[in-house]
Amino acid sequence: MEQTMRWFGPNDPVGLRDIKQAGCTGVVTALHHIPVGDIWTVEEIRKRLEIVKAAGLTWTVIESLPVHEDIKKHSGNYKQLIENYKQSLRNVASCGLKVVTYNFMPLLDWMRTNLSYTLEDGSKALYFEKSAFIAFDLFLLKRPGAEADYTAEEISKAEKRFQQMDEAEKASLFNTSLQALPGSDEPFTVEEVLTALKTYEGISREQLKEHLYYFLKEVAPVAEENGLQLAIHPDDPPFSILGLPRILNTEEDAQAIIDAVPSPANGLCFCTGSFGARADNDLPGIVKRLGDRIHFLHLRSTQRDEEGNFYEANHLEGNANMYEVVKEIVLLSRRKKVSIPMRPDHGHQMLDDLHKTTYPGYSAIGRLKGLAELRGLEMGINLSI
Ligand code: DNO
Repeated sequence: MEQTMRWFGPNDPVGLRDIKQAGCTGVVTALHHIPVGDIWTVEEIRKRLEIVKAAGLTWTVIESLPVHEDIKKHSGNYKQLIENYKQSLRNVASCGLKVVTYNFMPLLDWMRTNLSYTLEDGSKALYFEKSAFIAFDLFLLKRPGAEADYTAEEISKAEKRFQQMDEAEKASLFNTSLQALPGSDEPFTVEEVLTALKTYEGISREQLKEHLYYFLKEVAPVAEENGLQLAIHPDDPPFSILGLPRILNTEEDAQAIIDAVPSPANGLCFCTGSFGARADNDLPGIVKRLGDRIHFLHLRSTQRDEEGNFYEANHLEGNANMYEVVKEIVLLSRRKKVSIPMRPDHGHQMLDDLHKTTYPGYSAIGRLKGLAELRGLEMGINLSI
């Protein structure tokens, strides 16, 4: 695996030197300052490349070249926006970049209810608590019609959970749930979210899938011609939230995306944390079966419980069988004779980082720990099979 870490750009409190010292050869970054839908110009791409190069690193993966909401909804100027996307692809390819990550999650990217859930050892993890999330939806966001999405039992648990919360917890749940997308500091307001949610009314899961396939049929040939690999990130958490359709939750969904557009450029970002939040996803099996289309790896584990809650566990613990996953990746890399880019996804906030402000999930030390463990695991497997 090619070892990388995510870098949010010049404003990221975790610097390129930190990433280099962690043992990475590459970084995963994006031009977060370019508004979604605008073309990434060669000039802007080069500027970023130079900064990365000057630190002795490679810009290995773009995460993300974001897809405009109009492309997901087939609204507004979506055809022009797809043309812009194609032009950005040509531009990044002309600068030598190879892998482009994106997602097709409506409006919201990843979602958690607590960004500093304290674990037994005092470190902090990202947590998704189902009842708290339902309480947010019903009593804080007050999304019209939300009750219809939950069972009576779920609603009553959420009510009880909400009653237990003090004002500080409610405020924190509110802010966390409306966290902006990674790489941005601007949280959404309730009005913005409710208005935006309304724009997805009437778009079914099937329709959203069709919109993704349409997009891929347009952009995958451009990616292929230009030697790029596209890597779609699964939904996190891997189920529908706030009444929005979500279409990449399971292996079956991933297979359908691959089948819909059979270009080798049409691939996956295999995120073990996202897929692994569902017990019915067989992580090593996905590598075995869909490996040819895995262009990028996000490795992390989650600890689920029966209620549907999960927190982000240590990289080698929790429910993901990381040994089996990495073993399959080693076999795949040998078969394909490639080193697939990998980043330790997220990490606990721990040690000195407990006093620092970083992007949630992206403090340095926890990720360094995850990376070091994964690197050792890979080496051990490589030398023993
Ligand atoms: C979360 C990330 C995702 C990912 C996007 C890719 O930490 O894994 O936000 O970057 O979904 O487009």
